[in-house]
Amino acid sequence: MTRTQVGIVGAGPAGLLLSHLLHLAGISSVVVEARSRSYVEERIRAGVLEQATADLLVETGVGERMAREGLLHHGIELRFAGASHRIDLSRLTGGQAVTVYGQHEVVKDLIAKRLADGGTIVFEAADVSVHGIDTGATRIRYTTDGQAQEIACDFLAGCDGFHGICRPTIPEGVLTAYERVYPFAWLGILAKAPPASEELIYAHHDNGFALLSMRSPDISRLYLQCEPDEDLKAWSDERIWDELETRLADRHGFALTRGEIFQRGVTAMRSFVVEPMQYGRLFLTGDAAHIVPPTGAKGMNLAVSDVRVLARALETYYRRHDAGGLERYSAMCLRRIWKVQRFSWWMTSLLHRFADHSPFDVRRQIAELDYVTSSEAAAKTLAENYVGLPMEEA
Ligand code: RFL
Ligand code: PHB
Repeated sequence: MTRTQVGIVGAGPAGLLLSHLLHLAGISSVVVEARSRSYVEERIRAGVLEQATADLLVETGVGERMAREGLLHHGIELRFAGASHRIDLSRLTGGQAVTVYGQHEVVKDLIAKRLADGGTIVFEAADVSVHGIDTGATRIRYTTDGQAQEIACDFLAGCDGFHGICRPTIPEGVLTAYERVYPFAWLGILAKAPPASEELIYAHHDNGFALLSMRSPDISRLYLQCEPDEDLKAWSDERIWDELETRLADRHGFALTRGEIFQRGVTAMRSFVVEPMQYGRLFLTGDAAHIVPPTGAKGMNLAVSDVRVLARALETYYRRHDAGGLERYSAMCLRRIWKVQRFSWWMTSLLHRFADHSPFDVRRQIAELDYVTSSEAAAKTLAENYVGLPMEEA
């Protein structure tokens, strides 16, 4: 049996960053991950880092490659009714910006740093389970190569995503779940093609939402609103490009740069929160506790802000034997989470086509987009949420 102070389930951005921040505070941890290292390092997901997320990575010594390879964005475009409107994020937020840098790159940087600092990450752990969350004999059990393993710890961090095992371990009746499932999804692609715009374009179109994003000066990341059960086989490369071009068109003949599509997938859209985010010695973070639809680019950023609060609370506990921060963890995180839920829901509602929308609803959406892009106050509201609301301070 191994002993550590904090047992962490899941090596996504939440679990890895928590382990890193705890290490900097002199607190030991072990990360137990179901998948292989290459799987988590190649899993394509989010790509936009809020100002405070990027700052935290730099301040804690894992932001060097991001600072070099990430793309700093000072604005985004909203495109509707055939015209483009820029939201000047930096001017509206006193100089803040977002960084476009793939989540899997953040994961690679964190894994490299943990291993260089002598950290333990167990990959390909099977049959992971957590025990003793309300008794004090807190354990993670799993098997590797058919051998049973056990880690004893003071606290457990459930950083194992929406489909993980930690949340279901909490006894029935403790958690309340709040959920909204959207009747559409996103078909996302990565293509070897220089992005046709320097800034992200969020497009409202009669055929549905489209988003132009990027990963580098040579790689485009694009999304199309589609059905939740969309059959990818029905989408040839040409059909995907044609549809993206239709939805992203403007009056000035905007054209996409086409290229080889080397990755594609369908992402479901859901809003989900459980309250509280803690039971006994188990603390839930990131997607294990909440999901946002990706329209606001918030999922990974929210995981980072949870972990920051939890790392500080654990540090206070070990330094000063003060459990106050741990007791406040859930309430502190939830205040920010609900504001981010609201923003993600609002961006989603503003930009997507809903099957039950009447022509009235579509005109209302266009009027709101017009308002957001012509009123300084409304643009500022969008901008301050997009670059990221302040992190909660303990
Ligand atoms: P993660 O990244 O899901 O990491 C959880 C980790 O736990 C592991 N795991 C287990 N390990 C041990 N035992 C078990 N029983 C385990 N069960 C699971 C998993 O293998 C994984 O390594 O959660 P975390 O760290 O909270 O990070 C959250 C972010 O990943 C997430 O919020 C965003 O990526 C959301 N998201 C997107 N957000 C955006 O802003 N833009 C996007 O384009 C975008 N695309 C996405 C996404 C989420 C997706 N998921 C979860 C379905 C695309 C997808 C497919
Ligand atoms: C991405 O680049 O993957 C991305 C960007 C903005 C979003 C969602 C995803 O709102």
